[in-house]
Amino acid sequence: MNTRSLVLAGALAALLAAGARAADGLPDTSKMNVLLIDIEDCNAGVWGCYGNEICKTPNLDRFAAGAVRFESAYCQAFCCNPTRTSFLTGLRPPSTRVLSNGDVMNKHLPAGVLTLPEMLKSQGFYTADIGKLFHTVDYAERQMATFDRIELYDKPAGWKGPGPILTFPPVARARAANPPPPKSKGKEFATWRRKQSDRYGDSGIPAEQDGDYRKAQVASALLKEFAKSKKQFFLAVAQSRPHTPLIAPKKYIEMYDPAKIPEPPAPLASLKKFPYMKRATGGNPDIFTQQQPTPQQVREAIAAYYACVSFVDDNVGMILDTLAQEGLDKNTIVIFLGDHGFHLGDHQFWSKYSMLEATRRVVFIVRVPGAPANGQACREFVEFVDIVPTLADLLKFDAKNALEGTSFAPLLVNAARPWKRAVFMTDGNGDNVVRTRQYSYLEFKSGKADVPTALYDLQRDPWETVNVADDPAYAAARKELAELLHGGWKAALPK
Ligand SMILES: [Ca+2]
Repeated sequence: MNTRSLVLAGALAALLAAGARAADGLPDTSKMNVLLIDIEDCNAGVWGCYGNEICKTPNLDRFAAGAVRFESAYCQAFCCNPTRTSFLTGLRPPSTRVLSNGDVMNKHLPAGVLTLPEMLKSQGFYTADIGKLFHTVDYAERQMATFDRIELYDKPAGWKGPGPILTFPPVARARAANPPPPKSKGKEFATWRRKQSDRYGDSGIPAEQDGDYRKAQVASALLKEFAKSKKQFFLAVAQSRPHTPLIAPKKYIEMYDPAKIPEPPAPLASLKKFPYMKRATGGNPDIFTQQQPTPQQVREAIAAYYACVSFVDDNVGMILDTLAQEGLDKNTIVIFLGDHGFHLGDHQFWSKYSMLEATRRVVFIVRVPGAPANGQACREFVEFVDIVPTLADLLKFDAKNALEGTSFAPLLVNAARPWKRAVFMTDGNGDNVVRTRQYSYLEFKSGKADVPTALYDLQRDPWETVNVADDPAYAAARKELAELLHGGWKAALPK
């Protein structure tokens, strides 16, 4: 083929590709950048744009107004490492074999499985990470080594990237409330860690000295650099909040009056044949680790959680403002997500690690420049395992992994289009849940639950308090849901 033929063939291919995209209703997204903002342990219901009337989140609300806000988005696992590994590979936890926070990713992932930054790096993207993306560096050394730039996070062994784009003076610890860790790693360390996790309220340091604020500052600096270099980039930026300890700069704590915080729903007395009764009545792994809180502590902790969320909201606002100021918002896909949910005292839980709605439902907002559905709330089911297939679809790359999710690009064109019938989550030890519009159905095989099966009628009982699994009136529903659960995710795909 001569040069002219090559050019013609290229032009024809480009026309065909453009035609395919035009038919899909999306502009050509194949050359866009990706900004992934990932936050920790976030109850989806705390954002203004998700209906919370107390917590102030103007920046994310504004972003959501020009993006697709997924109202029914679900994660595939209930804690950091398995959910992150799942959404970074496009595989479900039984396939990643990363089932708990202790499973070392590099040892568990089947041979040949790539993570999102590795996939994008092989496509020529400039890859950068600020703060946590993989659960820890140790768990994902190979995956971390693919970054061109790592900021405010431990580097993997042998990583030879550039030094920090910004340098910060050291932060003075507010010593009385925040003692340094003991040198020994034994019981003393465990006690220190528990006390750290139990803290809530004023962090004792101003926003400017806080790690989450600094991550946003570094993101802004990198975005300015990307605007000049014009390289196609993938940038992941983390916020450690609202993970415990629920501490925030004083000005955010002062935004909320604990006296005005309503009591959490699903009190203990309302629970019938509940699978997690022991967990509800005992301590929690994340906060109130030693005993259940008093009613006053409940209100104070929720107020502190809101303060953390408002702090995150301001930091995210800083990043999104820089993106717009640099003109990068026109060609950057922005994904905002919380890695899994969190119970704020409902069911007397103060943690993740359940398969209930507060843990499995996640905040998830996606802005693809030019997408017709921007500005809409999508009520159709999407799963985090869909993120990699969607990006592969939008950016036109072969993810190579045998993906176990589905591109939701059609929902970015028409958010009301009928989509998945159900969503799935697993703890990987044989405990599974399927959620449909009307029901959630949970099966426990690991022996951690007080009752092995639970069925909730979400239309009558949205907070999952009354287990109707053994109610004869629900026998047909139970059979149908069990079949759906055992049939697996492929049985629930859009038609
Ligand atoms: Ca987390």
